[in-house]
Amino acid sequence: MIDFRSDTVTKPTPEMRAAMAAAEVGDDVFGDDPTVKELERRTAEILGTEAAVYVASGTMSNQLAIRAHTEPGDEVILESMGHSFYYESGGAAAISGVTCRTLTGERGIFTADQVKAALRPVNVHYPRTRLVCIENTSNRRGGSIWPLERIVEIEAVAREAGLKMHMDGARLWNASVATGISEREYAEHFDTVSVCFSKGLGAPVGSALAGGAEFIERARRFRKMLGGGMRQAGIIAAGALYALDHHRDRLAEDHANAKVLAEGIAPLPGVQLDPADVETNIVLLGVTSMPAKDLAAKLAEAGVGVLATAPDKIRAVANLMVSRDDVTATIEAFRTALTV
Ligand code: TLP
Repeated sequence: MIDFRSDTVTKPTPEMRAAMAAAEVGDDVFGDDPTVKELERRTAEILGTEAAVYVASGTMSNQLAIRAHTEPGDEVILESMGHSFYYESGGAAAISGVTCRTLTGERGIFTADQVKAALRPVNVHYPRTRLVCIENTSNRRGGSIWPLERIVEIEAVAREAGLKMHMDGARLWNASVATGISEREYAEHFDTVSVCFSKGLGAPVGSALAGGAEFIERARRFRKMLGGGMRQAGIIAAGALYALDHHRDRLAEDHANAKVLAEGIAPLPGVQLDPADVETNIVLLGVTSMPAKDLAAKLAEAGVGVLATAPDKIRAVANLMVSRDDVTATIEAFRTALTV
């Protein structure tokens, strides 16, 4: 199958597997795993933070951030399609006991005025607004990149109101490669940043939560509480370290493939898509001529995997496992599915 369902489907390359096989390991709960420690050090260095903690998944990373930034009864401001609100199994409510105040932004990017309007006055009736979460790039909004100026404007409102800032940077690597703005330049406007190694970077497992040293120690405690102390995790951390060194720059290939795919399918009948909206590796298209799940099923029969993410929407994510030839074949599969 040509697998565009997600960039999470990537499998470790032979070189990555070799690095994993050779990894030095120890018991990470005792702080003894040198490979995990090195991954945490490198991640903090890239993001310009004091510390980072390696965790099982992007979901765990975001949920630890929310848990460690808030108290039960607090309120978190998020985008209405943001992963931590939309796709994390209600974790914010279940694990942290917080309410979510959602804002709807243009392609996932809300404004400082929207944040200002959502702030709760200090009054016993209201939850305490505590945290703003920004997802860069925005997954369900089609891989859109947050402009740095917008982040700065929101930071100003948040600081004035005493709020914390968290970035779900599962695909921050993609934003940085696409814009030339370093991960660190984005990260400096946030208290915490979550990054994933198991998406575009192609490592098999894991994410990291980065931030101040004291905060990360607090998050480590919640990680343990949730069963996320992983012992000889150096085996998987080695895959993530390999990915940091070898797979960041190549994300530009995924972005180019996504663009070519979008340009190929945008003119087809029943497709709503402006290729200019494709800024990174995600192609999100509207489907008007049949239910999206039927189109996904037809494509699956032709050996192409995509996801129907709404009744009228298809998502295709360029990734390490798909080549330019696969993109060409996929455009043909779309043409056949939509016209024959
Ligand atoms: N996204 C997955 C699915 O959960 C939808 C995907 O296929 O794109 N933040 C963002 C922005 C994400 O897109 C994801 C995963 C996560 C966090 C969670 O990461 P994991 O899957 O490691 O828990």
